[in-house]
Amino acid sequence: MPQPLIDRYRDFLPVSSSTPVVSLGEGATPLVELPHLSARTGARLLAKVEGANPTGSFKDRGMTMAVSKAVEQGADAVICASTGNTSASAAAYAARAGLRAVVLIPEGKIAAGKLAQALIHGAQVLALDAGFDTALEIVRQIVERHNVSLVNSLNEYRIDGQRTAAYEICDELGDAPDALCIPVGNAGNVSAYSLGFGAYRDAGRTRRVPTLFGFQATGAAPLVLGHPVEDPETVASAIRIGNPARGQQALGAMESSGGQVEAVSDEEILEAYRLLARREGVFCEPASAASVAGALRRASSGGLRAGATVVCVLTGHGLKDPTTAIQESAAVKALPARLDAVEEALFG
Ligand code: AN7
Repeated sequence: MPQPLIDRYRDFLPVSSSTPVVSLGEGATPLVELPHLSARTGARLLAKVEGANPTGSFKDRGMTMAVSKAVEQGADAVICASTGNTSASAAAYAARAGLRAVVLIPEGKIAAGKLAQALIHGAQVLALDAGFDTALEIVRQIVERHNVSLVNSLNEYRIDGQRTAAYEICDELGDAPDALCIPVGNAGNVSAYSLGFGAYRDAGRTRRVPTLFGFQATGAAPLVLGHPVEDPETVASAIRIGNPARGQQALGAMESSGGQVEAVSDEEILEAYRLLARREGVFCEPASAASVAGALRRASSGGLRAGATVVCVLTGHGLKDPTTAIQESAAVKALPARLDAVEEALFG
């Protein structure tokens, strides 16, 4: 197993020798060059492939911390509201730790792979007739009344763990990139990157911090609109969030870096999703492709300097959402099992 994230970045994490490390070998994800998209944009585009984490998303970086601390503090159980990936990660790390896990999801609105993960790891899955925002509100009330540890990104340990992605990017590039493009849902991850880049610079590991560009889906863009969205809707189900818990913090972080938050349409998201898969060989889930959709949009409007090093965070694996992948692809051709039929299909 790779060294636990907590051990690799122990100097930057609030753990002690008595913290029980609950790890599945998270982090150390690949930073992959995107030659096709680099040629298209004139910038040097790289993808931080967070789908390579144990449960297939960046949430594992935060969850190894949150669950380790929950065990250290003697919690009976962990709980989260989730658009899918947090529930999958919480379920896996709780299983590893022998803790009970409870997850509240918006009924019918999380991708099939994520639901499968939460269920197979033995979490108690409660599907609410509501969106993520209402589910999170209920979770906040539960943890005030019971000895259950909240593992949404409101939990500071989640943010501490997720900062490590910024450390890894800087370690690999030898300095911070010029810019970071990242999808924004509840706004925990962009906040974590901002804190991570800042901490690394303050520790003298890098000279500078990158400009942060966050991207929401047009139908779920409360930070762009400046007010909560009652019924958010987007193909990128992971970021179908109308009232981000860390919205103000994230806006401040993006603005002080010289960047901003922008909206990308579902069409732009799906175009980037297909391009990544077909031209770069990188399969991410739709929400993750919002980062690349954003980079492409900025490039086409002159918003990315030629030659700049731009890291796009691909937050979750494409296999999380097989339904969208199949929908966005050509139909499978069914044939009789005969040589002539196959030759006809291949060579006309
Ligand atoms: C693939 O799982 O909120 O801005 O409940 O799964 O830190 O919320 C997921 C969020 C981006 C947005 N990409 O990150 C959840 C959840 C993927 C995600 C985000 C999510 P934040």
